[in-house]
Amino acid sequence: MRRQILVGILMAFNLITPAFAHEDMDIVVTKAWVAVLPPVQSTTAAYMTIENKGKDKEVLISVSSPTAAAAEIHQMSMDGGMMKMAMLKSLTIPAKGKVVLAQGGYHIMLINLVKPLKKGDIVPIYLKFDCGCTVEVKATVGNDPDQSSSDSSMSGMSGMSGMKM
Ligand SMILES: [Cu+2]
Repeated sequence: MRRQILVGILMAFNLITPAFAHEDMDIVVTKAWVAVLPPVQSTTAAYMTIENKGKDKEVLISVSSPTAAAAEIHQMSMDGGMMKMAMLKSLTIPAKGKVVLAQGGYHIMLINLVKPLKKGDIVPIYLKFDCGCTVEVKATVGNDPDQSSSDSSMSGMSGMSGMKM
């Protein structure tokens, strides 16, 4: 008798959950960090993982931060053995997918920092998407969280589990 009631409740929850999820923001940002640089340097890069839990693609159209005079979406790539950096007008996060901003690839360039950044500082970064929504990211100044954790070769599943301590 009790078990039947419990199953009934669980089923009701299953039906309700998608409706709630819809109202939430579909974009989830994790592992946001800003590269720590010598104080003389006025430009640095921010990295993060942008995940889209929604069933529609989301397009990142602009970035900004109160910590920098300007912020741009950049892509680093190898061109005949030379590292090249290009500014992107937008960055598409596929439905049910994610885009990893990491060293040597996509990043957010923070140009003309308003003050020198030191390790442990929190840098707010605003990501504006074409849906009209803005996501605030709090990035920590420091080193790549993946590099400091033991093993990140399995990129898909890496992350949170080892970071509780
Ligand atoms: Cu750049």
